[in-house]
Amino acid sequence: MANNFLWGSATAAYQCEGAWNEDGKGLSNWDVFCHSEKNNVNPVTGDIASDHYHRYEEDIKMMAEGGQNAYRFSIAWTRIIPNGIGEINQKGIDFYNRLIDTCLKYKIEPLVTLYHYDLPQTLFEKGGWENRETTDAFEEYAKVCFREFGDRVNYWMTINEPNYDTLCSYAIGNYPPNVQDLNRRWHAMYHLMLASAKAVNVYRKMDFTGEIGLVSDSYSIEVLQNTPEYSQAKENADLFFNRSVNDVCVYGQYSERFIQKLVTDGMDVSYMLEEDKNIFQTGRVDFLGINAYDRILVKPYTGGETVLTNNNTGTGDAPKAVIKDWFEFDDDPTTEKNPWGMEIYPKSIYDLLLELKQLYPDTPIIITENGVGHYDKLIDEKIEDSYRIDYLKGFIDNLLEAKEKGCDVRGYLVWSTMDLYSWINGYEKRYGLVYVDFDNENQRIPKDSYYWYRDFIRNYEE
Ligand code: BGP
Repeated sequence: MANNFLWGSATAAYQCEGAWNEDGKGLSNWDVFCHSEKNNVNPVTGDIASDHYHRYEEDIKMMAEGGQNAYRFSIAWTRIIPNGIGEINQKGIDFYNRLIDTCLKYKIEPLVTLYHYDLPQTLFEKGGWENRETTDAFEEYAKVCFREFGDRVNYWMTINEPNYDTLCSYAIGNYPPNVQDLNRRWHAMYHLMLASAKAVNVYRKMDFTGEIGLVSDSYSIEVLQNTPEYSQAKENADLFFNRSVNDVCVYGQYSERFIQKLVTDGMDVSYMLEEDKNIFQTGRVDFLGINAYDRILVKPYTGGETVLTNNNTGTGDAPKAVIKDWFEFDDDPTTEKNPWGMEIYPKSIYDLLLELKQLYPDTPIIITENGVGHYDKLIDEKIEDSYRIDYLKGFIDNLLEAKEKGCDVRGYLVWSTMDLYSWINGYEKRYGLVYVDFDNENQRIPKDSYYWYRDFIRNYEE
């Protein structure tokens, strides 16, 4: 990896590109879901989103002017292979060539995610990630991307957030296919991990000099009481959220403890095949991308069935989780939260990085997302988002402290480059360094946080 620290920001295809049916793009599960009646919490779509498909040059130029040297974006599988498998769409390839070349023109390092939640609808209809064949389709798709873009992309990420994606899709049930069944959840998640390992193996065979990793939403898991029961809940939550992903892609295997826990729960694990062990072993990552937003506070499980809820409206309660025989979410009423119930707790990134260093000392980390959603207000052509500056500053300070303590962190990317579609939450939950005036031709207006980040990067010395 290069020595220069990566300071930049991140987006994902469905959330910002728009152009949902342009230039031969196929339908993804999110296109179909957002157009369906199931999309009833904030019934908006990503049809236009931030119109990044047409305005990418303006966005990348603003990043460069904002001192950023890295841009993480994802490729829409359906632009490259509209039906998931088979025919390749040259216009899709042309778009990502333009995007990558524009990054290079502005001296921005492209970090490319292959899969960020949007699955070709054709594969979704055949069982999506519960169907093992999807892992083979992903491998083929990855191969096309490596072949077409691998000469210019030094950082690849296979899958975004196997944990959070499947938690929402198969446990909370707010993302398509809107299921609430942990057994199906673990099944789909296993295939995401397998798909990732297959792509890593393909990449290595193709002999590129770049690095390949996976993006894991990881958390500092904490408890408010010091008892054996609380410690057990903490260990369970760590297995559930973090180690179910990170052990697999860093050590190249599932921990016995984790598999044992699934078996004790009566989960069917017959899809874990003997022949996969080698794929996981040789498919270990070069680096771990970490999406770090908050900590998770847990307490011992007391009773009842598994229930998970999320706050997608910005008006209701904080997210809740009771995972039968594992743990329950706890709450610290003294900490600040954003309107969607996310705790503002910057030290969590310090604690997390130290934990990761201890578990995976040889694996470099890139913080692939960190940021905060708010109802930003455009007043006199300005957005005074001091709350976002405070949040980012808090996390960056803690990150740098962890780096001082020897954590091998190579980069930090703000979520998000500009305002974009927030899954189920719609467009009013804004994360961008740049405001997008969705009601006024998607005009771009840098927020105060954009200028703060620019000045911070300017003054940073490694
Ligand atoms: C991460 C996702 C991003 C982004 C972010 C903010 O989990 O990788 O795609 O959306 O979270 O979350 P949300 O939009 O749900 O507030």
